[in-house]
Amino acid sequence: MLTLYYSPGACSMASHIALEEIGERYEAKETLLSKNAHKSPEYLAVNPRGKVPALVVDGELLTENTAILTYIGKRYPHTKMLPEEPLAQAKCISQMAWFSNTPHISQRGIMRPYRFASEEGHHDDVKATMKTNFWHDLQEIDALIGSRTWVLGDTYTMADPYALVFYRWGARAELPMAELKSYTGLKDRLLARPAVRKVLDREKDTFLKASA
Ligand SMILES: N[C@@H](CCC(=O)N[C@@H](CS)C(=O)NCC(=O)O)C(=O)O
Repeated sequence: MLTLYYSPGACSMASHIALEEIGERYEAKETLLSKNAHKSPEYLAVNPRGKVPALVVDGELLTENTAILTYIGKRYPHTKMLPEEPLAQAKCISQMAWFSNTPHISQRGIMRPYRFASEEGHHDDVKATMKTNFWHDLQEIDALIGSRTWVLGDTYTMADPYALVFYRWGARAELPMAELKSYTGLKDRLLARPAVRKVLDREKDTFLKASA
């Protein structure tokens, strides 16, 4: 049994879409960050780190999008969302690791500046700096996509739904996402996928639908 704990619009959207793509049964449990549900004793008993996503596989906890997406890809190879050839697979994991350790961290500084500077007087500076960094990260993703259909080339991989998370966050941060033509094209191709649309409906997304 697979159970995903997610919060609408959070980075857990990547794992949520991947689970929907494989077409197997899973349970999606909403854990609202906005209501601090991720800090509740019930959720901390599931994931002591108090973050989403968390995937529980037959009672065992798996955290980190990069690991969850790799696991889903390996367990359900029919989707071909994780390349099998070793170097191509490592490149996919490398891309996901970069998503997790670079644009995600820039965005964390915009949303949670207090995690980077304890003095409140410094928070606006952290937010502005991280917003600039985030924009550079998004431009890097746009350049990487270039004329490709998907993030890594002609094949839809686990890196694609993950990339959608940052497009959405860019729109939410009121960054000029339409200027990023390749990334916007990727976003449109993702929004055309039934699995993506289903997850956006379940997560009651407004930012991506508004930009469609
Ligand atoms: N490196 C983790 C990051 C997980 C993470 O920070 N998730 C955010 C939502 S996007 C969260 O749960 N934040 C709550 C908090 O930090 O208190 C991953 O990629 O899965």
